[in-house]
Amino acid sequence: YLEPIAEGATLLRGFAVPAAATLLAAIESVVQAAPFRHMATPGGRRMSVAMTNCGRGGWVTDHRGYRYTAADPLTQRPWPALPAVFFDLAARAASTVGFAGFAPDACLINRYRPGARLTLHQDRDERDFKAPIVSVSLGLPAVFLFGGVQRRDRPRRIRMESGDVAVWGGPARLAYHGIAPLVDGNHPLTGRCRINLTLRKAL
Ligand code: MD5
Ligand code: FE
Repeated sequence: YLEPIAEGATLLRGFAVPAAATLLAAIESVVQAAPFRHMATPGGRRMSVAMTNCGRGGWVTDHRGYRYTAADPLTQRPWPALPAVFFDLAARAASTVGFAGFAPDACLINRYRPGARLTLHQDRDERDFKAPIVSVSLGLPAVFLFGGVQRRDRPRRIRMESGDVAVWGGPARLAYHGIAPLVDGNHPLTGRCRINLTLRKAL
């Protein structure tokens, strides 16, 4: 079930299927304390993806830029704790592909409704690029755009389905990537949306 994507990047098809219901219950409790919201880019656009966070740090964007915060700007309370089921799944996925000892301290939760997308970007707001990023797809399928290390590299399209986990490390850690506009549908676990967990060592 291991699909190599690029050097340092591996897709673990279905790795999170057994844990999916438990993950969604934990997401529900995070969202009760820290609701999904559409953040603003530094340029003033509203993101089509709704986001929240858990863990010691949470990724935020506003007119001042991108950064990690200890508190949720909406509630001014600390982000909810990282559920053990998130940490364990990410550590197991990372160690399966050779990143032993991965200890995430931040989890961004992205919710895509039909039409929502993420334009091509790099993840570079974390302190340490040596740690991988683990992403978990739940609910409706999405077309993942995997570009190269240079923005002009033409992206490959990879279908990500519920329960798929990807580990992005090594040279892929700084690759350009995005999500094509979500196609409408209905998924038994999530309804009309896709949820992605992105587990990082950010601090
Ligand atoms: C998503 N989220 O499906 C993706 C999964 C984000 C984001 O991109 O920044 O919230 S994370 C995919 C990822 C992370 C780091 C490197 C690479 C992909 N990569 O090399 O392609 O909502
Ligand atoms: Fe990203």
